[in-house]
Amino acid sequence: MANSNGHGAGAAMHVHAAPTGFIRKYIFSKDHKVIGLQYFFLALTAVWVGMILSLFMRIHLVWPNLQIPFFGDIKPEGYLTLLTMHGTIMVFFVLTTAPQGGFGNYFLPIQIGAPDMAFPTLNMLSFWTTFLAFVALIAAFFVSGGAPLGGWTAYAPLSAIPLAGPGQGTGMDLWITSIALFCIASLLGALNFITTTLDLRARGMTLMRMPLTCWSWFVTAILGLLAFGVLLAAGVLLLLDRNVGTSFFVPGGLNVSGVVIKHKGGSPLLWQHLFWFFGHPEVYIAILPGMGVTSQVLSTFSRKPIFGYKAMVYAMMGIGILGFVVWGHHMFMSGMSPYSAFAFSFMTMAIGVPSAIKTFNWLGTLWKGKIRFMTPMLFAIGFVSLFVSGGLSGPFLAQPALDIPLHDTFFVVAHFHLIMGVAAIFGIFAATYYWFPKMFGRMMNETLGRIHFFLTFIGTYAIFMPMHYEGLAGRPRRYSSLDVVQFLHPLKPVEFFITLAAILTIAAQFIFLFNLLWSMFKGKKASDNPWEATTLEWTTATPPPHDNFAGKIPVVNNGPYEYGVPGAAKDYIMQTDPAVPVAKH
Ligand code: HEM
Ligand SMILES: [Cu+2]
Repeated sequence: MANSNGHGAGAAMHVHAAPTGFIRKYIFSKDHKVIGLQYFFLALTAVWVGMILSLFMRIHLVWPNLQIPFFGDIKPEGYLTLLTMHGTIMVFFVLTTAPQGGFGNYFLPIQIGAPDMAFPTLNMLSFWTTFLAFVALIAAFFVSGGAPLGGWTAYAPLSAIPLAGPGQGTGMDLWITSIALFCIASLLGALNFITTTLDLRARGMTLMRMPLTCWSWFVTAILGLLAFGVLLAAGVLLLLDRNVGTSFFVPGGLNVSGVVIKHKGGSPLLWQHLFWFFGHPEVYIAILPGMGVTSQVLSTFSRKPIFGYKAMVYAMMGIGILGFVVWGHHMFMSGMSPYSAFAFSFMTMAIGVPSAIKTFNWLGTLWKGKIRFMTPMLFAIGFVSLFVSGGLSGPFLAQPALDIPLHDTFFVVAHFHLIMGVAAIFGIFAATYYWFPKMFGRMMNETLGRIHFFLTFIGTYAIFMPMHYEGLAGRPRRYSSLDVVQFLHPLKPVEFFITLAAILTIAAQFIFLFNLLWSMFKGKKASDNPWEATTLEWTTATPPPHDNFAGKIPVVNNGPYEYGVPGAAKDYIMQTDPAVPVAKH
């Protein structure tokens, strides 16, 4: 078949004929585009669940006596349940699912000129395993004892002992099962992405001519392959501790609610190491595809080549590699040796270098561009803004001396929501507005898109910026109420402001949902290349045919971002256009 020089191609790969029955076409489809949409809609469902749970938390913090639908009167352990499920759903089923499973699946093969993923059946299996994982997680709400309350980090020994809390029985087993299934699905997905990128590129699509989106999905897949395996192993060990009596994570002699636990000899710290060895790369798994999309969109809508293409590729690799040696910055409080803490701190600060390279290159791309402020561009600029705002607090938290007072306060909640949560969500929004015409053959409404952007952008800052201040004032994380803590009472107006901002921001998401669903059926018909972009997905029909290119595998002659090439007839040169001399930039 094809080789890794980008010559040869997927042309030889006759994967499968277009199915005709409804079930094979839309449910158990092997077409990467259908699977991409399935992941997208799964993430869309998940984000609404996750968001409503966060709304309940915010409401409870300000109006503690209000009856919440389905949850009723929220007790402290109920609040912990909400935040555990909120965090888990958001991290796994939104931020890992939409950018990679959704957009990556849909656009990686098309952008590299392949008719499908390398292993279409495996791809289908990945989606349905992810779906099952989601069902298992949601089922935790409905079992006796309710959903787990150990946080999205499920620290042992709390998570290892069914007696330890109301949701720590069946609910916790379901949580672990869900995460284990998710890991399996992600590992299969990662294999597919890596193989596809290496083997199925069209003729002329050398690695250094790939759009930065493809690079980001590729690097993300490698991170996934290395990280999810570790979490899967940890999850299996935790299940054994809970159900078979092993003692990987449970120390001897623990007394839980008056009962002495029989386990002996395990180490709760082992769980922290395994979890964060996965957990830190996971934040890059969430954000890297957003970086890819942002690069793609900034270049397209500035009508300029991306500034420093190769530096962008190497920066992603640098972030990926460094991402595996910094997990200890989540464990400064664990009593680690100050020498280890110093090493983790130093490595963490080092990630600032490739991150800054990316940021400056994005700004360099915008510099003197003929900027078109369409909705995808607004969200891409919003991504850069949030990435910087959230990133700035990183070097603070990377210092043990500062992290020790700040950890487990709202300063951390502010930091990770801005950089991991909302920046990644902005990447997903940018991708949605950018690729919607290709996926659904219609345009989204631009006015609604802009209103959605401005409300969400302002709302996000209004929610998460004041949390830094609260954290510095000592407001702890995972508290269901400030009432019992006298010195935090002055923060009540801030809490009220944040909840108000959350309500308005969440309300603004209805504009997005309406625009999305309405435009699918009623939007203006899209042309094949509405943004005048250069990459391969814009050379094919809208929406693309079953094998992506209707039997004509493209041949690539140019780099991915040839905008504004001096002397060229129009301001963009598509990757399939006749070769132009590489522009000096
Ligand atoms: C509408 C926007 C959002 C709001 C209002 C919101 C609100 C909250 C609140 C109130 C908490 C509990 C904090 C505490 O008491 O300790 C929380 C925790 C958390 N949120 Fe969000 N959130 C939002 C979006 C997101 C997104 C997009 C992500 C994706 C990464 C996310 C991930 C998390 C995680 C991982 C936790 C920690 C859970 C834990 O402590 O185990 N959130 N959020
Ligand atoms: Cu980290």
